[in-house]
Amino acid sequence: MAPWWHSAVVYQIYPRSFADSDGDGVGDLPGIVAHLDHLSALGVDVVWLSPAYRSPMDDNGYDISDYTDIDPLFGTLADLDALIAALHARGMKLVMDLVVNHTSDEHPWFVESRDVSSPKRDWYIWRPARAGHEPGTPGAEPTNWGSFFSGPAWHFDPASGQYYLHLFSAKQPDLNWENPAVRHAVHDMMRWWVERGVDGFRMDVINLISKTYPLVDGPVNGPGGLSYDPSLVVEGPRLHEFLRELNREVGIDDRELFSVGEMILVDVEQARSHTAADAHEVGMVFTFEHMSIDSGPGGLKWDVVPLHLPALKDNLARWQYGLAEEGWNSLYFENHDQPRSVSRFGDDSPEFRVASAKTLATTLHLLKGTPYVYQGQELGMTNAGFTTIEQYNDLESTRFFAEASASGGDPAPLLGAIAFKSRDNGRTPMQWDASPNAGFTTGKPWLAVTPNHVEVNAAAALADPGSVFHHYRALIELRHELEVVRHGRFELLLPEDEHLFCYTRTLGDEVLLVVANWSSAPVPLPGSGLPSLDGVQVLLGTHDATAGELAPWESRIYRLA
Ligand code: TEU
Repeated sequence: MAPWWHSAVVYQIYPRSFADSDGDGVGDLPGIVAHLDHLSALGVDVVWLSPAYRSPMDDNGYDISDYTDIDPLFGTLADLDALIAALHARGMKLVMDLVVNHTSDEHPWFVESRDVSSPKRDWYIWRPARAGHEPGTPGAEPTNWGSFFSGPAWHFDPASGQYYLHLFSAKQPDLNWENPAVRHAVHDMMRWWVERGVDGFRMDVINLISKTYPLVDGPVNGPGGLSYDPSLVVEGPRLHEFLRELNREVGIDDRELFSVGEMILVDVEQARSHTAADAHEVGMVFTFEHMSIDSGPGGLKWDVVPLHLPALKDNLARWQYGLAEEGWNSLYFENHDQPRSVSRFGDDSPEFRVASAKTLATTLHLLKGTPYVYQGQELGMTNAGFTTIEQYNDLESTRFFAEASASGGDPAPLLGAIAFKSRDNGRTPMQWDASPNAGFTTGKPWLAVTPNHVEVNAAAALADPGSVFHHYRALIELRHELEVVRHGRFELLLPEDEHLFCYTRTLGDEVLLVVANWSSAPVPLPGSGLPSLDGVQVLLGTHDATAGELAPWESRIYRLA
């Protein structure tokens, strides 16, 4: 029997930006509870809640100072219990974000760990200065690693004269997973949440937890003589062991809990090794490969290059084929770390926003795997359109800008890259209606509401049968109804075509054909390379189909047999 989550569609909520119930300008848990009709109407099965735990909010909650409490900004534990109950009453499940590669530097474990004589010292990764260097001086860091958020990955602690490792911000010290006490504390905490009723976990950067010892310098390839070489830190030698242990101790498989591991740089073979049924590790992983398709040769996100559709198709197809027999795919174009897909891969002009948002959805939701809808994606929400650095909140964007402009970068292209790729594009408030703050808050929103909320909003979308929302609803329904959508074999057609994304899904004698025009011009359906369309039925389309040609951003799902 296939696991239940092979039939599920997940909806991701970034609580800060979803709905504010108390007018402080920040979304909260009661705000989510008040909007569950929206999720029921969409038909999703699972909610993944980005971190709502106690946090100093250096990285908006991905820096946790108490794993078993809710931050007052978002509400209380009672509010979380109410959310679980309300979701369960509607037949939906709740997946919590699990951020255990690192804690906040304000977590009591780290506060204790700062004391060299504390038993918690070894819960984090402390190292002396590089031999022959004065501790605390530039270049004295134990290794030359750069952090994912710019600057060195080591922070000097004058009190003990040593450095601690932080692969993300200095307020996110990495836990030492070699220490069994750390692992047990994580398992305990996870069991505590399961007892409370949560149905699974989305595991933040989980392929960073096993470090490769000894920690050594990497090749210098970043500003300030730093090494940005994630291959030094991902997929360490004990990763499989740690994931298996966690699965067993928490009962991920035994209790049929949902689990998805976010894995930086993971390739399809590694993904298979983590998600095959007999691995007993995680249900699926988030790959980053297709999110780097529009990055320059070094894979650096800010080095933006235009999307080349054959490259994206090749990548998605490789994952479809690679996990066809063993393992399972997650399917996503958006999350809280990514810009809006309609602005990135589609065409967010008033003329084509709706059609392109729908066609991106068709393309993604007919693949094999578990689809994720990120809040607002179902409305075709667009990038933020910020033009000055002051409009941004995200530390990744602001630090990149500060570092790149300090080393002589011209601000205009830097701001252009940030406007296209910044994580804040996905974090502007959810657009509920046409009122001044989009119905998100009665106060001052923590991040600016996108001006197009007067047209692009949930109230308008629900009322319009031709909206992006209703297309998502229909796609989700198809997955629930048709076994071929869930488990059919995938085959990519016309791999070299620069405008069309076409594939089939086959199960027994049932065949679906997806044809999608990923361009803002009409494209004739080619005479060869596609199955015959004589007398076949369109199951779901974005336009009124006119046989031989696809309108700009038109997509169709045909039932061939
Ligand atoms: O993301 C991991 C991660 O790789 C991102 O930081 C990524 O580098 C960047 O966003 C893409 O440019 C996870 C969380 O999803 C993210 O929000 C956190 O900031 C990060 O881990 C640290 O916990």
